[in-house]
Amino acid sequence: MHIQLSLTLTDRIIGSAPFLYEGAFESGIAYARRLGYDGVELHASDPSALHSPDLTTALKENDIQVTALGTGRLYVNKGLSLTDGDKAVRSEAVRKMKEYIDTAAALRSIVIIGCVRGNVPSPDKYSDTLRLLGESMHTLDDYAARQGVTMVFEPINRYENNYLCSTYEIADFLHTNQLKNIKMMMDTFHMNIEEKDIGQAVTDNIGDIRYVHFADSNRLWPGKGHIDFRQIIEIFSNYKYNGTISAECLPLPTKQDAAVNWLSSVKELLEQI
Ligand code: LER
Ligand code: MN
Repeated sequence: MHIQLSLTLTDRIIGSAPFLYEGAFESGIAYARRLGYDGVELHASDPSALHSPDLTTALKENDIQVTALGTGRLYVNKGLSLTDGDKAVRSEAVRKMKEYIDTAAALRSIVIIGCVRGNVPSPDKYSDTLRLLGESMHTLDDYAARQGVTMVFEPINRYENNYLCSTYEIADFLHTNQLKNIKMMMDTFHMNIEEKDIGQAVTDNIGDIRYVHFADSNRLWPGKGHIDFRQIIEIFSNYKYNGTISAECLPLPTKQDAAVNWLSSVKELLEQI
């Protein structure tokens, strides 16, 4: 099993976002290397923030991979969603997502689709929302295929997004829409809320999973809550999951404490396999 361990970096933390570094990406890349991470997951307010030559230099000098680009800031900062009832807003969301895909192609990274899916505005709009999401996703799937980029769709718990919250629902959506370049990711914090049995959900969906966020049941680093990470890692090992596990947990008691403890805790779990 070859696993990359990645640190989440953002240019600006908004609210109680689960990121472990805030500031210039170049310094964050050097910081991730100093702590012993293999990669970084970048959450930028705009994809243009990821085009600087300094960023490329920092990645090379520190031998760090960009494992994924987060896109949630499109929704959180700019109110853009792939299912907005207004076609102009939807098209703008798709256009910005294509910019993330272009950037990911240059950086050889994955693109995450999370809360940019938007929400179902009222129960009677559920099937309309799914239809709009399918249309936007087909456009992005074709575009990502042409750019050779993999995208991953994240199941997010019901208190943050009001539809497609579990791994099974995401798998069903991806298969029903026959999306080829859009796979699934898992986030253990969300799974602890949405899945009946986390281990079974990992086993049942492992064929679609291409990216992973690890945080414990209370969204602190693994070991601080009650999720059985050893069981999850055993499943990864049995199915030879060769991908990234990313440190997306609350920056508590400090960002640095969480980043250091997340890494030592996950390395210890991996060494036991
Ligand atoms: C949202 O809760 C989440 O898990 C993310 O990956 C957001 O960036
Ligand atoms: Mn996540």
